[in-house]
Amino acid sequence: MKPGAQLVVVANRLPVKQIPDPDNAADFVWGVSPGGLVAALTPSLASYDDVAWVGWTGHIGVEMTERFRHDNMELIPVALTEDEKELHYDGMSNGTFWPLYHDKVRAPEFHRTWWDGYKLINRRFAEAVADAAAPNARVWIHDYQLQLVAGLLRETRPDLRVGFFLHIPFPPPELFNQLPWRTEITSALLDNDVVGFQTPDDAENFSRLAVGLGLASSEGKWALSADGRSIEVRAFPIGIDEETVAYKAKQHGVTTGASDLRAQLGNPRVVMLGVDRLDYTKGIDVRLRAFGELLAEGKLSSHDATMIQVAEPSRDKVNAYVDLRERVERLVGAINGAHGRLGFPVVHYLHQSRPFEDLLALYRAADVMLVTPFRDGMNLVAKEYVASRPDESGVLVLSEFAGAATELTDAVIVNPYDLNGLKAAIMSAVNMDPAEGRHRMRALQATVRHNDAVTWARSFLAALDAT
Ligand code: GDG
Repeated sequence: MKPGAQLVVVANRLPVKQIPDPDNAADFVWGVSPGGLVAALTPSLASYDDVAWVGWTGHIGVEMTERFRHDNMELIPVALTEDEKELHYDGMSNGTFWPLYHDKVRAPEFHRTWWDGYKLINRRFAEAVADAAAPNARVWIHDYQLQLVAGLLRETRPDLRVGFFLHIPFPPPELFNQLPWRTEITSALLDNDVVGFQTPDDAENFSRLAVGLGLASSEGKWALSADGRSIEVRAFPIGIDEETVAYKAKQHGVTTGASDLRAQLGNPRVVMLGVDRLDYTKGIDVRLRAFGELLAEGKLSSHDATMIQVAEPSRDKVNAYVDLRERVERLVGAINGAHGRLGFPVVHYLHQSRPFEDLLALYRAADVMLVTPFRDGMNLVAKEYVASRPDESGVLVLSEFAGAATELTDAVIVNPYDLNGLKAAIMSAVNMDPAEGRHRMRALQATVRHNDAVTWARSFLAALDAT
């Protein structure tokens, strides 16, 4: 038997993905996988030895199946066919769980074929984990694509300590209970030793659900009991690698990048910024509408305000994302058509994935950062913006429905469903007294520094060790 790893991390994606080699179309190179999970988890694992990471390569084509080493970790690819990806990832994960867990901002679809595909792929991941883990190892399962893995591992590898962390919100039982497979999902989550969420509200929603379905009983505020076992259920708010972000944001290339950018924009008085995966949960459309109305009402003018929106391509095979893209691009076109000047569009829209250094230059160039999701597990962009403001300037406008709002209480907090409220919040950010802005930014920076990615990973794994 192979010795196996002491810590096995399992997530839908590996931290790196295959991308076509620009010099040789028949070959591939490794790039960083997109999204917040990889951004937070990769730096937080750097100090652990003997880690294996089980995940999909994110690519169908030049499929990699052999395990390999990367950044001091053993990476174990799980292969998916196109059909399997459609059922498990595009279907059940992003067509059912994603909208259901984000307050049904789009209607979730329930299809038995998707559910069968989901079970099949969760079993495949569980088998890869069982094969990779040393006796009594720790296993850390991530996110909504893999909610059944703990249940499967309890059957085959009862020696393992298993924890699950959900990166997205967990809905109230009143919504979750619509899921035809609610009992299977809840029972499998209860097979973990620790179930972690982004906020205390998410943890309470899960506990209320498990007790309500009669699958567990309460053992105090943050613990449940099921089948004679105790399960810790509580919040572990995720953080960023604050030190690295703050350090990189101060480098010469980033600083000059930011001032060049402002000059290219014609040195407007106010630069506003949004950075998101192009996702209907993120409220990109609502912030564009707010900006457009403020221009139309003359409260902002194209001579002194510019908005930049980076919308990283995401899930472009799913219909709701295709619709959102069209809607956002129509809005951008309408606002530029009405308010832009020759050579000076008022909204700069990039439907592209940019290198992280470019994002840092944008964060440094932006006076106002707009983070307006209708619902978000945490939102790391809000934390990255705060960490990349060495002179303590800049104002963060943050939706009350992002997990980050639980911690970042010194931001300008908004309800993204209230368009007038959002417009007022944008104006208060634009006109904020610099002393108040610095005071708020200092408080935000202290919070982001205090609870960084390493602290998050350590506290989760310490909870797992203590079970
Ligand atoms: C999920 C949850 C939770 C964005 N555009 C580019 C780019 N990004 C990076 C950002 C940031 C990450 O992607 C996005 O993280 P978020 O947290 O904002 O959002 P999700 O991807 O939805 O993440 C979320 C998170 O998991 C962690 O638990 O906070 O609630 O939904 O790091 O910088 N990176 C690069 N180019 C881009 O164009 N390089």
